[in-house]
Amino acid sequence: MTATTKNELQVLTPEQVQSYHERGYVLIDGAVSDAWLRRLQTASDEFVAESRTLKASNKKLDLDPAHTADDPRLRRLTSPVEHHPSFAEFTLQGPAAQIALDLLGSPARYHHSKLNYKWSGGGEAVEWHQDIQYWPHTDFTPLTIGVYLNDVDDKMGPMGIVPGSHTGELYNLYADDDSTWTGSIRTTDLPQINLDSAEYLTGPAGSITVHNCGCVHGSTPNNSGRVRPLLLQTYSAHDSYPLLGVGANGATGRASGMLIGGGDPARSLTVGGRTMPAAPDWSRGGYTTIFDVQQDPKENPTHLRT
Ligand SMILES: O=C(O)CCC(=O)C(=O)O
Repeated sequence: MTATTKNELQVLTPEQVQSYHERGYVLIDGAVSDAWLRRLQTASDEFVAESRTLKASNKKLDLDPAHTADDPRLRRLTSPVEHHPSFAEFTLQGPAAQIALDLLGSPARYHHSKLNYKWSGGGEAVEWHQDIQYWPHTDFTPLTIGVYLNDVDDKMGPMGIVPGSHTGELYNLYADDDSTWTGSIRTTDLPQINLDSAEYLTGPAGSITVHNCGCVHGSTPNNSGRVRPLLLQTYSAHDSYPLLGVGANGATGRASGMLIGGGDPARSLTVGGRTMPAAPDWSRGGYTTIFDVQQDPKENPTHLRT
């Protein structure tokens, strides 16, 4: 069986790793170098420029209803990794990948990315929610790494996270009458959660946030005069798999499932408390048929022959 190894390029301190595991999140002030920050900001600016040519949202760019060419208001760039080499490098090899490897061991598995803009002058709140219900996996290792591309203060709708909530209850994100998916924790459940303990993660541009998929988190509207771009990328342990057919799994882009860092892909898969050596990943090709695989005498000299 494959085992994860330590990330050779350790970026986080042992205290930061411990804080992530105990509290479910960690904030690393100004962690990204100036050179990387400029590359990410420049890439982001290209999409703001592109949005000026659009009148309506498309699969890539989600626009606020008040968006115009003269006064662009982006809500989200979907899958930045798929759309710009700087984002791809940052997420799959660069500083974000290194932090994921520190927390998950090597290799780790990339799941998806997004760039939430939260525009100035009222950019939307994100209601209290947990991520794992949106894209369930076979375990609770998935985590999301965020990078603030601008300085973020309390007025700009920073990420708010309830410490320790990552190991607590998993809440229902359907409406009170169970009819529709609202993606937010029911108001009737909120009194059970110690929202007063939420920590709001502010920091200078280049600060990094990490939160586990079980954390209760959300953010207030951005009522400041400054936009709050937050680049988010999600990873899991190498032997954690998204449950296809549930939530956003399967709608996460071509790079989803890619292993980062070094090492062999996992064979071991645990589902329902039972572990098996599962077949290789054939999602990118290589699968033939059971006949082909079983009839190769080199691979299987003992199979039944008449
Ligand atoms: O952009 C934010 O403030 C939070 C984003 C978030 O929680 C999410 O996209 O799941």
